[in-house]
Amino acid sequence: LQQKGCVIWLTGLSGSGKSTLACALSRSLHSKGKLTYILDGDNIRHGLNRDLSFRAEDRSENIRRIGEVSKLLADAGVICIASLISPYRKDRDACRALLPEGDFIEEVLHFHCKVYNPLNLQMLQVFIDVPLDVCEARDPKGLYKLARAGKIKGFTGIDDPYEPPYSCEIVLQQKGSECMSPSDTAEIVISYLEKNGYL
Ligand code: GGZ
Repeated sequence: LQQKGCVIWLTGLSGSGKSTLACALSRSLHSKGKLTYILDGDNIRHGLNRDLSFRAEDRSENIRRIGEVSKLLADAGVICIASLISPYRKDRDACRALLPEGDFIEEVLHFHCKVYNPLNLQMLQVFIDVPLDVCEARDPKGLYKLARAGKIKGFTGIDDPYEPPYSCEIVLQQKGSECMSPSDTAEIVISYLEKNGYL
């Protein structure tokens, strides 16, 4: 097997576009003959992680398990796209520490690309920073509305925190109402992967 496995970790608020970007990335990688697998928090909570709630300890456990599965997939040569809110910095850092340096890629959701001067060129973090009010206006599943009405407790961004990463290589940042297409956003990530020897 020639393909080198890695993990692309998408983190961001509910409604920020993680799942859409994960699909676009996966499609683009498939078209290049790459084997990928998407681990989506929302889906995995119906199976492997169905015993977990949204309390802080359970979110940590959700992220830990998905981190461990990502590692197994990456070891098997798969490009694993993990897409989950993963709101707490310490949990994302713990996942990062599971993987050999240079194999972990973190995405945080924003629009418009800003490339940071990477401290470690082998590691990619993409920050897709969609402001809460934009996510809330999208509200694809009506969950923000329920959270505002007090019908969902501990909703990320409303009454539970989202801690953005302190450092990342790429920021995809929303500017006003402009918004990049998922395939354009995916291409930014793919070109970084190509430039840094992941593909
Ligand atoms: C945040 C919640 C909550 C609470 C249900 N807080 O946008 P979605 O709907 O489809 O995806 C969200 C999903 C979050 O699961 P994760 O496994 O990604 O979360 S974490 O990383 O924090 O463990 C959202 C829905 O579940 N959802 N209740 N209270 N999101």
